[in-house]
Amino acid sequence: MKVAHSPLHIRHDGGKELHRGELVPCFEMPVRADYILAAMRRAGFEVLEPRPFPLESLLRVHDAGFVEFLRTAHAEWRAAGKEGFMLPSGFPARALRRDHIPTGINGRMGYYAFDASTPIVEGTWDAALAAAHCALTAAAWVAEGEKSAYALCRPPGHHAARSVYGGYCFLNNAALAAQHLRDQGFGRVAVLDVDYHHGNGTQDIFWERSDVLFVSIHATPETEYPYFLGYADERGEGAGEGYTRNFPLPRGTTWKEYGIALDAALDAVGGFAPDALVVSLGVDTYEGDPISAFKLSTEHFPRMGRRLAELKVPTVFVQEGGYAVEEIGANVAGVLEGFLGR
Ligand code: SP5
Ligand code: ZN
Repeated sequence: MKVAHSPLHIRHDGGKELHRGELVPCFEMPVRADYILAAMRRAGFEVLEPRPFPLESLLRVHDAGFVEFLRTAHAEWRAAGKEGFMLPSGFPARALRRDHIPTGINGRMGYYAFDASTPIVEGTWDAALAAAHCALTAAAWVAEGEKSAYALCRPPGHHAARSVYGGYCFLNNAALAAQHLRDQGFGRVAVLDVDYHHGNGTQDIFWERSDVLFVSIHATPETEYPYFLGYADERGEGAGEGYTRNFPLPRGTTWKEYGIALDAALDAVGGFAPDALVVSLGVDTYEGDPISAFKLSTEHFPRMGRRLAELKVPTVFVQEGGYAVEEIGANVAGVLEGFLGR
């Protein structure tokens, strides 16, 4: 399997996140990609740098003002005399205006963000853009005839909506891959999100569309991040009604219950008869994950991969979460090797 990876990911580093009332180093750290990369090389996969894409490719799924904010945010922050990483401290929640974008950098940051755990550093844009190019490149390979490909994206993407960032995500890599497949002639594209957290951004982007199915298995937002989306009664709207499906599961879920939800999710994907599949591949469902509470062990990831292969659809894997860094490589490689039937 071909792997798209950019060394530019390392430029997204040095930020802190608000965690239990304290600023702590981000769980989403560069070494994650190093461990995955080493596992990809051990598996004998061919690792290639992403192709360049025009900035307009991003606007197929993101708002232009949002992209411009991400591109220029840290430079503006420094121009305002500030230094270090950026975190927002105020958001347009209920009772506040959402129809006006403040001109000041703090207000604008709060307008475009939805949490205080997603720092922007000087190199964030370079890394996020490179990750988006990895996803687009993997999608291009599949569009050109590869049966599967893997985008080793860092930072991840599935929490990033059309015009909102958060959850360590800035640009929605999986949505970009799905849209690229649509634009290359794949009529129906399914996104299956197996990250521990609900892919609120991907759901938002495809909410009113029937050409892209969004199916997600994740920890219940009743107790787990991102709290305000990912419930079972969310099914899409307008033309998209019925084309969003959520399978929330409680903390403590083991492979036994997970497997049942996976079967139901795969039924939903199979029933859609997609021409291509994008898998938002988070391995924070692993029992050793420091911020998550499912109980999958390393041996379960190849089983997940084997079941995904049963769909027999060209598949783009896009890296999302997974914070047990020493095991992340084995867990990701497990899914991909299981998929290949090794
Ligand atoms: C891509 C992805 O996996 N993003 C996840 C972002 C989660 N950010 C905040 C998590 C808050 C978790 N609190 C956990 C307490 C753990 N002991
Ligand atoms: Zn996650």
